[in-house]
Amino acid sequence: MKTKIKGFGTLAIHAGNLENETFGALATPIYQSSTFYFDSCETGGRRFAGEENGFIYTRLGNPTTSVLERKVAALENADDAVAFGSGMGAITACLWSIAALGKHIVADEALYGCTFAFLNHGITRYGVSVTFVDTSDLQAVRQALRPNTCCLYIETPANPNLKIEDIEELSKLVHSYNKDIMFVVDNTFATPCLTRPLDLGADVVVHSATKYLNGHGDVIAGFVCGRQDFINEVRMFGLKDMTGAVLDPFAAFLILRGLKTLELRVQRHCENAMQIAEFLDGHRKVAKVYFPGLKSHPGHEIAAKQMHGGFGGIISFEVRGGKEAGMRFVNELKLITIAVSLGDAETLIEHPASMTHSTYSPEELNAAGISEGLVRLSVGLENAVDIIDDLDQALRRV
Ligand code: LCS
Repeated sequence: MKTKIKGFGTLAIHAGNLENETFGALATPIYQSSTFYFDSCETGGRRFAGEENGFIYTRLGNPTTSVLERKVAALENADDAVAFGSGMGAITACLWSIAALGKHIVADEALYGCTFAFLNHGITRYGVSVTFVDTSDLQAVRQALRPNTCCLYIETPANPNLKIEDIEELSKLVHSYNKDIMFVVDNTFATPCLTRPLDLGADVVVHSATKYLNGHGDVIAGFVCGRQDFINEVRMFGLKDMTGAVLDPFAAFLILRGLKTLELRVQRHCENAMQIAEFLDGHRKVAKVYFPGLKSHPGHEIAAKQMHGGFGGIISFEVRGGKEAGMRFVNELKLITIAVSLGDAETLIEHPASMTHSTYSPEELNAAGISEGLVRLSVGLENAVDIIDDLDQALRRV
């Protein structure tokens, strides 16, 4: 790169791009090739031995995907990043790379349902123990740490109840207990546009890039970002040997395309969400709104400190009358689409207890502060006034 560039929007467009691309293509080409030929047997051997740079096989690396990995690493201020074929591929490869027989993980109670499932009844089958605590309570985290604890795992804002945890304080706490504990933050909801966990003391960032990073609802993908030695381990063990959850080069191309507008999109998601949260908060048919931008949110002050430029685009809320009223309201929506996933241009709504978080038992939902009647709104890029009109007409019908 010729000039030193720092702005987030500039990095999202320029960081990591190929220099001296063969034909001078402006957009990164799609290297849709599973394998790469060697000019001799010896060259192949040297590449496998790590003695020579160059591509081997797309599960181990691909030119299109490498551009994307460098770009996402730059956005997260990480040494390096590995791309995956899904967020769950990234999360499981990350945790397989950290944990081992006899080790212990501390995780927050409120997590995306499949992450919870992996920690609750997946990795525990293989001799790893997991303690779920409310990680916004530092005392509870301190009490959960053990000599064999290898990882602290959180999402902030958390899916689906937008709970906020203090990344800086948690980092100080776990690293003063044991500097080798890997503090992993799922940054899917905040995106590096709003929060950079590694700058606040986390060791690893994971993403479902299916959401805001791609932003167009047409790709399933994930990332692990962190220090070089750990990323090498995630690539050569977590990805290559344990999950094989490689990202397809065409999907990498789509995410590169999406990232060009990440900053613009996130700004709009945040502005829309703030207006909509205020509308819902003042509506007599709404019992409770969970949005970190509202002063009434218990994590508001921490969110204001660690999220820069907005509070994200996800709002959860409870309609007066509980689950039945909530379901009736959702079914009355016209513009807003009933679908899981989030971070897309379209405003999406879902019911966590029966959909994204149906991996939790009723008792586990209760312990995690996810009520039966909670609905989760992923605020899209439409005009806020139209989203509000739709919410209003549906609320009037309840
Ligand atoms: N982390 C978070 C915070 C997520 O919300 C999700 C997916 C994942 C990881 C897993 O990523 P994936 O493998 O799907 O790319 N969350 C979803 C949700 O809330 N609705 O549908 C999927």
